[in-house]
Amino acid sequence: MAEDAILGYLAAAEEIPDSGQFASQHGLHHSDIVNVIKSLHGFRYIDAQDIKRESWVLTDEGKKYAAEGSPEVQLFLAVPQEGSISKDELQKKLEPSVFKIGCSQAGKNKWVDMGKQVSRKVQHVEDKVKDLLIRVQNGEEIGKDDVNSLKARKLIVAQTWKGYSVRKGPNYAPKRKKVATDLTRENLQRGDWKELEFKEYNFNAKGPPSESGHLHPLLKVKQQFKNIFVQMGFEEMPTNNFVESSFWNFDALFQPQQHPARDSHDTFFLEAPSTTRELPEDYVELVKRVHESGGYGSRGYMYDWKREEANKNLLRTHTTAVSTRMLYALAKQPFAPKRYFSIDRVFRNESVDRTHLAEFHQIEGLVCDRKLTLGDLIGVLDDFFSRLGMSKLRFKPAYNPYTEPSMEIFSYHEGLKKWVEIGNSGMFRPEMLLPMGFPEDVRVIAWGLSLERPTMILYGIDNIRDLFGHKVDLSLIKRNPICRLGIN
Ligand code: FB9
Repeated sequence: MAEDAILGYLAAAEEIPDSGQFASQHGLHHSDIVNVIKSLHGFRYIDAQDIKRESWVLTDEGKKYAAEGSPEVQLFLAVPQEGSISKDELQKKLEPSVFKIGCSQAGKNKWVDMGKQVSRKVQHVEDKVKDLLIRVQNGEEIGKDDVNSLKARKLIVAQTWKGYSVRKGPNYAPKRKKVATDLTRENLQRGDWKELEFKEYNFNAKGPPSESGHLHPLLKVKQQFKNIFVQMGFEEMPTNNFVESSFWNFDALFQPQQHPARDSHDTFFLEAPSTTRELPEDYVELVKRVHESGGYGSRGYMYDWKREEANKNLLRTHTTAVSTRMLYALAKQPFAPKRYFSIDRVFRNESVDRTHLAEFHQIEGLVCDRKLTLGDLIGVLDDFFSRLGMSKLRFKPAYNPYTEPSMEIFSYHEGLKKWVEIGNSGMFRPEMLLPMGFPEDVRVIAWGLSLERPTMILYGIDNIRDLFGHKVDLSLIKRNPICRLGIN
């Protein structure tokens, strides 16, 4: 239809100067013409040039006055030819907006005398505004000043009309030749491949988006942390057990049984299996003793340590429970320095808020060697966090049941323009290490942080539910860039 009209018209004519006029002359919708022009231009049947035309169209108010007359004329006609009418009377006869604008315009045109009583000052008026609006509606030109006054009264607005001028293209033909997009067996058998015109290959065409799996942002950041640990000579600890016994999660860490973190307000205890099956009895005895009466220079906590408390199964509250198991295993061997790290889920029965869920991923690093000092801890923290782009660190004394001294770690975050708490650290207590069997001079320095906090900051996510859990919008997973740690 539109295609034949255009190709047919160009058979005789040099060009179609204006697709808009062409459409109305052929009783076609300009939008159909435009679609065909774009397609024919694509196949170079024609050569189309953009043409723009500024035109004026009536606003809804403009259309109203073009139909019902301008407010000032409506007001004038509502005033009796002779005598006067009270303003209130007049107001009742007209719509509020018509009365308001009518008063100011008729007043300005000195058509009426606006007092308590309103009377005509002239016999007859022309509705120039209405005439002008109708002419604009019919696409006729009107004078600049008239345009400005109608524009000022928001009765007309500018509209850009976009069309095309069209000429024959290099592949012009009065009828579009069916281009083959594929060479088929039939073409070969029929031999009509000789006549057929084949569509150009568009080597820039993008293939269908390949649907593939996408790594969750947390796993991308986790991998970056793992790379840093391995580069620093750390070995990953096996964290594939969310369920842990209170013994390894708390007691072996010299955390007393009445410590608040050990009650169900903070910790998820298991109903079934509620208790652990086996613990290394001789070591348990040593842990019991150090809790009850100390030793190794410590006076212990001097309370009755209960085996059944240590037997309780729970969801681990920190991956430090894994460090405890690994250090106990390490102490069984002839001593050799070791660097260990873990990154995995931990569970805390805490009140849930914007940055806290009942589970998060803890990142932990530890260095076990002889005569390590707090300086060594600060040194390894400097090294570790500088690789994350966090160079300016500050340390604040803190308390953990299993480390003494302990320090909270802070870094100045250029992007957030503030000091951010980026983790916790400390030197494991001798009451933890010596019952394991480590030599006197062996020290273990360790630190921990979360995976969620750096990931939220890197990806600019302020609510943890948008990052983790059933509310995560999968497209975030699909289209999230790789955010390089350490690159602001
Ligand atoms: O991750 C934390 N903050 C953080 C870390 C990195 C980061 O990077 C940004 C790109 C720049 C930003 C922020 N924190 C630890 C600090 C706070 O968020 C804190 O409010 C919340 N903490 C969690 C525990 O919440 C109850 C983060 C989590 C945490 C805290 C302590 C440890 C582990 C995780 C630990 C430990 C430890 C100590 C001594 C020995 C062994 C382990």
